[in-house]
Amino acid sequence: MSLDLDAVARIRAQLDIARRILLVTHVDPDGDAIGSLLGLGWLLRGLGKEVTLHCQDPVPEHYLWLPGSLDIVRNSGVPAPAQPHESAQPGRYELGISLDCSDPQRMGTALSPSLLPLINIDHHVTNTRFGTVNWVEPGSVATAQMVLALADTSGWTLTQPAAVCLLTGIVTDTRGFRTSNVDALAMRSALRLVEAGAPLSSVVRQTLEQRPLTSVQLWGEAIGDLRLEDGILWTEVTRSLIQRWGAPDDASSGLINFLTGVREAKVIAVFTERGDGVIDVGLRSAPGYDVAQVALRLGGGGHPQASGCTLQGRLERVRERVLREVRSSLAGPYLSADGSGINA
Ligand SMILES: [Mn+2]
Repeated sequence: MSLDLDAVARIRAQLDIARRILLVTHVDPDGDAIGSLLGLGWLLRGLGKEVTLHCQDPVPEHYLWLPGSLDIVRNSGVPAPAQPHESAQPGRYELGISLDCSDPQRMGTALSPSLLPLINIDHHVTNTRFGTVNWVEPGSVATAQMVLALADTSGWTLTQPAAVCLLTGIVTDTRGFRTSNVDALAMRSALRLVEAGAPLSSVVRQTLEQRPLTSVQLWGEAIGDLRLEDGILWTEVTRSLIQRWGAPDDASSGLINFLTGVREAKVIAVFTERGDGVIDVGLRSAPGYDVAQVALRLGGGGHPQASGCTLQGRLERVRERVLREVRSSLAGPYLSADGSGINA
């Protein structure tokens, strides 16, 4: 990752003049969302800033042990885009920062970007650059790694609570340093965080290994229904399956990560039926195949090896539409095995 130093300098300039800052991460938060949010929160508090941390959805249970997680609010007090801007409380916040959000919709109803100067810190290649300042590093393994780079290049003190949160972001987005984008910088960043007091084995165990029995029972059924066609491995997590086992909302993300180990699969898709006719589509690919562009075409986003989208409609129709897109992407040019370039 060669740092966009210009963006970093502009972020520092914004931070110098702002005192009350709203930090926002994405809906349906993962470890990098929560880790980068909390980590930057700790760092900015250390600078004497007044910060509010916001996530529209609840913090998943296996991240609740992270320091500061109970202070994350689900209502920022700033009107959502759907509400009239006149009712805003001017001056409540002087600056907004979005973390790990590839487009403004990912922030949920946290704030309308037009209300505040907004710093957009993210590592998704599909980022739409919706901020006043956009710092987007697709070469970075995690937004948490970017937060660490911001702290280190700015000379901020890295405390133990900040280090634990940031390491959680790196560990979860790399699935324990196993994704193909893990490089020397990712390892150096992790080393830096461990030296600052972050307990690596405990982070790995609590975020990647431990899960409720109900999740594994749900997986069992979904795995029983796996289909493999044209190198595409897919299954469905239906509403009734979720209700039968009472599994947590993020059971599907653990399942799809497990399925990335299937040797015969070039692309893995898991369709999860939410309420109100909404289908979450999780996509993963073997190195050399790119699912970020597929997700982007379907209104979502992500990384070449891990992406997703949310679609309205009946499960069968959504599934056929997504599988059609994946099939046509597999028929086209593909990335080289290290993900660095396009092969014909
Ligand atoms: Mn991330």
